[in-house]
Amino acid sequence: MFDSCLENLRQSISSRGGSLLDVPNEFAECSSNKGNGIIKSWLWDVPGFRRWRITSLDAGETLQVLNSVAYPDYSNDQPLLGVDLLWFGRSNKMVLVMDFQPLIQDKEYFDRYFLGLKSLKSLYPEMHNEKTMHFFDPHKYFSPWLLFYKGGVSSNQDFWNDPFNSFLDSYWNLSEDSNRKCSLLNSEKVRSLQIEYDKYSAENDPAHGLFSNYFGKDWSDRFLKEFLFPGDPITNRII
Ligand code: BLA
Repeated sequence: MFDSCLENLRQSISSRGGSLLDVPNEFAECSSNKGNGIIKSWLWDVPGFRRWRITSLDAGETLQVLNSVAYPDYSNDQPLLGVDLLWFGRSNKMVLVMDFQPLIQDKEYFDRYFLGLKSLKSLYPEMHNEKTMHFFDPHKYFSPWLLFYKGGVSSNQDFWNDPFNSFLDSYWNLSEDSNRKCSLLNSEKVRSLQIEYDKYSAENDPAHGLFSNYFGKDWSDRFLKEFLFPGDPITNRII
C-alpha cells in the first residue's frame, strides 16, 4: 500500500548523503508467530540528523503501515519529521498522519518553521479533516498544520502518494533553510525536548496493542522502548 512512499523516502535520504546503519536482528525484521505479518525497520545516518528511523509493517490484506521519525542534530531546533500511515483492510480505513513535529508551541517558532507545511493545507484540504485525537494531545509535539486524514480508502494511490511526496519535499526544504540559521533553542534544550518526545510517545502511542497482537507483548515492549523511542542516547545507549 505504501511501497511507493517508502521507496521515495529511501531515495530522497540516499540522495542527500544518507547511509544505512545496522539494526539489531530482532528489530530489523520480525515475523508474527501466527505467520500473518512481517515488520521491518531501518536506521539511517543522515547529514544534519542524529537519528532517522523507518518501519514498515506488512500484514497483507489486513494491515499495512509505514512509520518514520527523523530527529535533527541537537544543534538544530527544527521540528522532527513524523509520519504514520496506516491502512486497515478489514474496515477499509486509512489513517494518514504527517507533521513537522514542533519541539515547542510558540508563535516565533511556528512562524520560523511552518510556512512550508502551512502552504500544503490548501493543496490537500482532505488531509485536514480535523479529526479529534484520542491518544495524543494535539498541542504536544503536534502542529496546527499537521496533515491528518482518517476515513475510507480512495482507489487512487495519488490520494496518499501526492501529499506524502509534497510533505517530504517541504521537510527537506525546511532542513536546508534551518541549517543556515541559528537555532532559537540551545542544544541542551533541544536534547531534553527530543528525549521528552520519545518518553511521551512511548507512553501514548497506540502502536503497542497492535504490535502485541502480531509479535507478542515482550517483543513489543522492547521494540517500543529500545528502537522506536529509545530516549536518551547517552544514558540509554542501546542502538
Ligand atoms: C494513530 N497510530 C495510530 C493508531 C495506530 C497507530 C494503531 C490508531 C489508529 C486509529 O485511530 O484507529 C500505529 N504508531 C502505529 C504504529 C507505529 C506507531 C504501527 O508509532 C510504529 C511503527 N504516530 C507516530 C508518529 C506520528 C504519529 C511519528 O508514530 C506523527 C505524525 C501520529 N498516529 C498519529 C496520530 C494518530 C495516530 C496523530 C491519531 C491518534 C489519536 O487519535 O490520538
